[in-house]
Amino acid sequence: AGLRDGRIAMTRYVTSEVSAETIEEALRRPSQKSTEKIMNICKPIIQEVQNEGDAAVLRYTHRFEKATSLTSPVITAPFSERLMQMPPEVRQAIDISFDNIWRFHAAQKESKPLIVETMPGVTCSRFSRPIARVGLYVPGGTAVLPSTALMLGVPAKVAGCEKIVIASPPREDGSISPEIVYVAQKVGAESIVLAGGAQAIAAMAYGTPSVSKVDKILGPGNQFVTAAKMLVANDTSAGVAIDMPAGPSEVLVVADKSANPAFVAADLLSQAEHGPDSQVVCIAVDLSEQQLVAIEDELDKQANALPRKDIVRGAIEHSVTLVVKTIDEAMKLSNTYAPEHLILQVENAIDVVNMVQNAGSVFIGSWTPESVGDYSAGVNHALPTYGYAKQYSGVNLGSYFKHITSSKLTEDGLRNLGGTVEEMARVEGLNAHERAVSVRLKYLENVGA
Ligand code: HSO
Ligand code: ZN
Repeated sequence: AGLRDGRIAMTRYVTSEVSAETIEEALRRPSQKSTEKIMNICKPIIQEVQNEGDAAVLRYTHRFEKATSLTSPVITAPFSERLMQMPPEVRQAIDISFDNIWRFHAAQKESKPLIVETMPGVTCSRFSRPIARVGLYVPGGTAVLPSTALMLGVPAKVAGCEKIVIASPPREDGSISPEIVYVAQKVGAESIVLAGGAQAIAAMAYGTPSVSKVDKILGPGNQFVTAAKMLVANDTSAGVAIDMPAGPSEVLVVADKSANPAFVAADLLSQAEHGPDSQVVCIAVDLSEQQLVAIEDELDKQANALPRKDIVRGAIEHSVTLVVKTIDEAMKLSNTYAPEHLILQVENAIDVVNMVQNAGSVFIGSWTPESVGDYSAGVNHALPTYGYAKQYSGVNLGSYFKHITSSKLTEDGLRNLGGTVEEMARVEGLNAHERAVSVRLKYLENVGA
C-alpha cells in the first residue's frame, strides 16, 4: 500500500473522468478510531488524576513514557542552564523564530477598546483581558517539537497571561528536550509538566499538589490528548476551555504548469512525514501527462531518500492527486476539503488568495514552503485540521484573550431607550426587568431634571 509498481505513489484521479462520489471518497480523511472508544480509555485516567493527583500522573508517565526514574511530575522555573545545553546555531534558530512569531502576534494586539454610541447617551464598549492561566501541550511521539512550544508560548507571553504551564512527555531517562526547556524559559513559563496524554491534560485541568490548575488548555496532540481535552472541557467542575478539536495533520498543494515538480513533491512529503495518519493532496491544474509524471518521479525519489520513509509511505497510502482543468475547479475542491495548510504553487498565486474560503494557513507562491510557517516565518502552526478550517481559526493572539463588553447610559440615554426596554420586558412578561427601568424614569420625572 502507498506503492504503485513498487514506487511510493499517490493515487491519481482525473476529475472529468470519474464521478463526484469518487472524488468525495478520495478526499475523505483517513478514518480515526471511534471517539467513544478513546474516551472510554481516557475517562479512568482522568478520574485517577483527579483522585490521586501527582501519584497517578507519575504512575502513567512511568507506564507510557517508561520514565521510571522520574520522582516528580514537574520542574519549575527558573530552569537550570544545565537543562538547556544546545549548539549555538540551534539557539540562534530558536531566537530568530521566536522574534518573528513575536512580531506577528504582537501586531494582532487590539490597540484600544471598541466604543460605539448606539443612540444618544447610550455607549457600548468592548475590551479584552488576557486569560490568567494557560496550559500548553507540546506533543512528544516520534519527533520533538520545540516549534510547538514557540507557537503556543510566544502568543501567551505577548498576551500577558499571568501563568504559563507547559506539558510535554519526558524521554525514557525522565528528561525533557533542552530546546523545549529553553523555549519555556524564554516565554516565562512557571513550570513544565513532565507528562503526556490524558494524564497531562487532566493534571492541568484540575491541578494537583505540584501541577497548577489552568483556565485554558491549548495545543495539538494525538487522539488521547484530543479526547481528554474534550472531556475536561465538558466537565463544568473543571472550569477549563480548550482551543479546538484536533486531528492528523494535512496539506493541499495546488500546482499549475508554472510549478517546479521537485518543490511540489518536497512540500507534499514535508507534511507526509508527520505521521502515517497524515494526508496530503495535490491538485494539478491542467498539467500534461509528462508534468504529472515529473511530480510522481520526484515524490518517489525524494521519499525513498527520507529517514522517515516508512511513515511517509503510510501517509501516501491515503493521499491523492486530482487532475483538474481550471484554477476555479481546484479552489472549489480545496474549499470543500478545507485543508489545514494550503500551498499555492501557481502563477499569480497572490490573486488566488481571494478565492480561498476555507483553510488554516495559506502559503503563497513557489518560494513559500509550508516549513517556513511551521517554524520561523511568524505565522502560527497550531491550526484546524480534519476539515475544521470551515469553522475554526488557528491559534492566534485572540486565543489567549476574553472579550468583555460594557454599557454606560446617561440620564438622557435612559430617557431615550427606557421605553423600548420596558416594551421588550412586557413582551417577555418579565416585570422586574421593566421595573428596573421604570423606577429610574419615575425618579427622573420627580426630580424634574
Ligand atoms: N506541520 C505541523 C507543525 C510542525 N511541523 C511542527 C514541524 N514541526 C502541523 O501544523
Ligand atoms: Zn510540519
